Amino acid sequence: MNTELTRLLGIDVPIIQGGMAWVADHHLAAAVSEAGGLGIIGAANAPAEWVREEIIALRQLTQKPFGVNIMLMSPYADAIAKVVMEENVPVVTTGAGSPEKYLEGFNTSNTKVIPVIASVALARRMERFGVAAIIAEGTEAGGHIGSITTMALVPQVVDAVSIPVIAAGGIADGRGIAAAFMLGGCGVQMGTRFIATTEANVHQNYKEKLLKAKDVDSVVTGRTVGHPVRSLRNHMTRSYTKAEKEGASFETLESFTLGSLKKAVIDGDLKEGSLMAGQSAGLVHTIIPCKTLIDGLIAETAACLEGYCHD
Ligand code: TUI
Repeated sequence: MNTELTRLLGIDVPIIQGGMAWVADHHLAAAVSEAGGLGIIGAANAPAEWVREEIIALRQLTQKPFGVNIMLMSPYADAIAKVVMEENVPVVTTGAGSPEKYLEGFNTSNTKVIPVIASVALARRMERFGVAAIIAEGTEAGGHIGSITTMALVPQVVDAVSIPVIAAGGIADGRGIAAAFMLGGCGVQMGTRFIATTEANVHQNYKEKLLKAKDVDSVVTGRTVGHPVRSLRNHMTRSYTKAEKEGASFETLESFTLGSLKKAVIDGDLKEGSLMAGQSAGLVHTIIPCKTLIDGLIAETAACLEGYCHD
């Protein structure tokens, strides 16, 4: 298996856990890192001091490498970047924007920066700014997304840059990981699959809804206001779509998704909650520990690559 990413990050398997808002806490991240992948604490819209406490709590559970995801539209992004530097976090992933203004600081704290991008143009720009690697995330992903599919985006990004490219969006099993390698990726980032793990502090209702979801059960809201977000179809997405058609303001629309993510993850509110998930939801059938998941993913990937080489 490709060792570019495992060598770069000092991890055992080329799997990065997505920095999912409200879901990716120190508990999940430590379990993923202990299992040999790269666990990520998702800062999302949380205050910087919450992020510091999560970093400290994670370090009590594992000595292994881990990362923090900074959601760049957060009002606390500057303060979170400062905490990440002060705590010498080994890896930062970023989403929903460009991390360029923090890159000098992260260099000083020896933090490897891996931005999530959804276009070739931003991938090129990030390479020029000297980031360690990039995550090319297709529109199949959950949460805030771009418009190009993983299948089309990853090889175009691979052709455009010479830094390592990690594939994301629509990947939830070993077949997807093997495919990511075939597209020229050196590893994957997976979000949705990690929601259905025993260590994810996600309400049981949300986990069970994910297990029941089929291929067509995710929808994208917010395209008209330039904030496309993918989640499982429910009362909230129907209300959102209706309001969107009626020309509701950006702020009103945002409150439907972001304000309601906590309702889904913490309260298990399947009606009003925002059940962010990717198109791979239909591939998720079990709630298992991260170690079992990751061991299984690697075995499946190896079997796929073996079959590809010898058939
Ligand atoms: O960031 C994500 N997924 C997310 S963030 C989130 S919470 C949220 N908060 C406020 C508004 C919307 C969502 C839930 N899910 N994935 C990484 C990602 N980044 N996907 C796409 C992008 C992206 C999009 C545009 C990255 C850069 C970008 O660049 C625009 C620019 O500045 O050029």
